Amino acid sequence: MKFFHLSDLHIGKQLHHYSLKEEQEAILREVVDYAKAIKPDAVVIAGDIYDRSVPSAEAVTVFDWFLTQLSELVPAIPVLIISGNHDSGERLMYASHILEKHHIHLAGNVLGDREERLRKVTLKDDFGQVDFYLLPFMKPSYVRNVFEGEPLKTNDQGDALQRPPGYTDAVQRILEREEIDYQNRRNVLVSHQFYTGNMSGACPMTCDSEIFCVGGLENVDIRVVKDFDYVALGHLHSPQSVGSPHIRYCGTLLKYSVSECSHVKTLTVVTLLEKGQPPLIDLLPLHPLRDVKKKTGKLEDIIKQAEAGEREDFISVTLKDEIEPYKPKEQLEKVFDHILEVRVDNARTRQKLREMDEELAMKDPLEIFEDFYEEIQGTRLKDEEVEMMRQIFEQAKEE
Ligand SMILES: [Mn+2]
Repeated sequence: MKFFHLSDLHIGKQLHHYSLKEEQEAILREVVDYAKAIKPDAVVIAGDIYDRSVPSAEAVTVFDWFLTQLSELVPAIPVLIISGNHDSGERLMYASHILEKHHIHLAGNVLGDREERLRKVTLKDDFGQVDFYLLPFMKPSYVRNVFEGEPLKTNDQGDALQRPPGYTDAVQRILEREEIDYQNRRNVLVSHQFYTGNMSGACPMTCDSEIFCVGGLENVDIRVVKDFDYVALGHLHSPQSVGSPHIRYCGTLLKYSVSECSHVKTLTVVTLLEKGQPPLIDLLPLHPLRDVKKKTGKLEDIIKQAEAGEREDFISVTLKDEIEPYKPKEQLEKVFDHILEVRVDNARTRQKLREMDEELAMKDPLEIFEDFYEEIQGTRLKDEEVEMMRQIFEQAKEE
């Protein structure tokens, strides 16, 4: 059983106001070409199909084209899709019953009631059957109704864990209801969550194009999924396995932020052998239209060293000139067509950053929280909320 593991297509995404339509079409065309050549048994897309929950008409057209291309391949290749945190599960489910007839299996929404189970797709190869469990992106609050009335779980000390259940607890409960035969059958989980390892320090690498909840408590412990033969993950944009080679983020097909400039983006191809054998993971090279690059140095040097082949690339520039040049962007535009940003890093800007830090250090925690709240919510705290926070901070100080 050989399948492509994709995730985080983020169709419709822009990079610093540049549309990535051409890049996305080209890279999806490369995936289709690989599918024609390799003839995988399935294509798995582990969430974040679109960049927004209400994708643009243009974005929908691109994904439509991709699915059509895949569905025209002979023999038919099943496509297994879950929603990610960027997608609207409901919208993604549009025409899902019709698409099902064309081997396109969609799981947009997590369990609506106690009876519902995960979408399961069973495929077959020479070694027998493989069950793919499609777990769309979920927050514990989405599945609260499913577990209503179930006894509270307790931790190691015997204390009842808080309601609503945390992310790990929610994933564990969802999977426990599936009655998965881990002993005899080959099982693949497709999931879009932030998985982390236990104490051994398997802390995944994150980058700037991912969006997390404030507070960062949404992680799911990999222990609840370790018995699957392969876990096809989406959410993190840098390719990596978490704790074990068979629990894996494939990463994005394209670089979606400057912080990813040194990433090597690949197409992940997973081969499942017979039960008990570790899966084989191949990373196939991809050829994006434009690279994302970071240039640091003096303006004069950056311009002088620019290569002809870089003209089309997406370039982030950090100028080190102590005497700031006049209209640097206009000069850079003579050698680069797609400049993402021009930053200045010299004694003056570093001094300014220090002053901002000091200003922050001088504020009291309540003021900082008020600013933070306004930044996130777009409105100031109400008087009674300020009072509530004041009491909380005082309590914390006493403790
Ligand atoms: Mn994503």
